[in-house]
Amino acid sequence: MFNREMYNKRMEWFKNDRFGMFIHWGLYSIPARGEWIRSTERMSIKDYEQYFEEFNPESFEPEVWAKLAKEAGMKYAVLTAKHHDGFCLFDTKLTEYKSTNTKSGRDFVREYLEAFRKEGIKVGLYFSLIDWHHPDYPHYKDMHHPMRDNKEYEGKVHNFDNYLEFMHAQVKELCTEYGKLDMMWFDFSYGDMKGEKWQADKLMKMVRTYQPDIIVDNRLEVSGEGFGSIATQNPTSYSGDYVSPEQIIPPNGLFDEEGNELAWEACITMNDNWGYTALDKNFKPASTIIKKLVECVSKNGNMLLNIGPDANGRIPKESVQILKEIGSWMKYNNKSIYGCKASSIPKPENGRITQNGKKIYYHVMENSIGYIPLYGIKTGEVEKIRLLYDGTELKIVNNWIVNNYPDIVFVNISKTPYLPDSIDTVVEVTIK
Ligand code: JFZ
Repeated sequence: MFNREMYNKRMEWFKNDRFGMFIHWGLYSIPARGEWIRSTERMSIKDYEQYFEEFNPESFEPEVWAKLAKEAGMKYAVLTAKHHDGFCLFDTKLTEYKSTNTKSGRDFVREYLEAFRKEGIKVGLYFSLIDWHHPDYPHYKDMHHPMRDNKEYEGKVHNFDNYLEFMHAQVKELCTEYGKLDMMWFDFSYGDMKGEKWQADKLMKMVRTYQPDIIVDNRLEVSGEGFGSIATQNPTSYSGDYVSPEQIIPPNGLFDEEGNELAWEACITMNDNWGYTALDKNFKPASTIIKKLVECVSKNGNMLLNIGPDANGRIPKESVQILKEIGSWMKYNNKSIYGCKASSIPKPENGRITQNGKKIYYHVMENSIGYIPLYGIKTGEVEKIRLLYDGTELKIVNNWIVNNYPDIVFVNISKTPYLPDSIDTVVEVTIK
């Protein structure tokens, strides 16, 4: 049964931390055409085998990843322990298809967990419910399987119970042999492959037995599409804890059936792919990502921003640059992100608003002619106003220029036509 009290308790850090790092990394990082390569190119296990033989990421230094995540202001991370291709980055006893059997011989999940925990970053694992390597996972006519239209597999019988036993046992390994996990990111349900088809009730009971505080996404029921029963008044035992919109920020935030706030996390790529894709240079500017992170928080959501390290274990240089730029904004402005949520004041036309109790953060993204209007507050409510990045005191402007607009608080943050921070200058208003 769903326990609202325990739910609220375990969700505290998630609603506070707001910003995480998604890491897609595996054998598919070698061909570098995305993590769906086996499916999109109808590649057999045999054709894919060369990457297993080759995999030897000598530059894998999770400490470097963790330091970068921390520098960017990210508070939690999620690594693909296993993606749809079925290759495991951990030393599972249930298949030979694992990193410890490659040339590298390493348990990357264990090393990742250690490195990120050491930096004080909460740790999560992505685990694919779909497995294109297991013989008992449906092949022919499945919606996504690489062999879905290969006649050789027509009529083949797959013992799905056998698959479920395997899959549950792998999740158990992760939940029992790797210490405390803060998050499990199951991915994903489709067609009739959802909910009890995964024996999700049993799976979640097991997960919560070993990891009572773990936060789980909603994809035992849905994919990026659909909200699942977490958006209803009667969530199932496997509803998961939050909605996982993919490559989109919900335009109006998300609410459950009764209009209560719903926890969500938008997972977003920096370019157009999750797994390392050599030719994809369509990286979003850091300024865009900063503004979109603010948008998430202003709508009660989190952002899980992806990196796709190359097969050697290196983060693409474009991503490193973006993370550093985000970090230099976060370093001065993170109080307007962590612990913040939507404000009851509607989005102003010059930016967005986040709020943490009596602190209202005005994210000014578009300059004014002259003074900056801080919409939605009255002069009498204001205790103090500061520029967030350096604490500069801002006085409420009171002169003939603004006097026609007595319902709006104005401040002066620049004597030039430019904002002090051209991406997002944050004004912190403390109300009484
Ligand atoms: C899933 C994965 O398939 C993808 O590789 C990546 O890990 C992302 C974060 O999650 O993305 C989806 C989910 C659902 C669909 C397609 C991609 N879908 O419903 O077709």
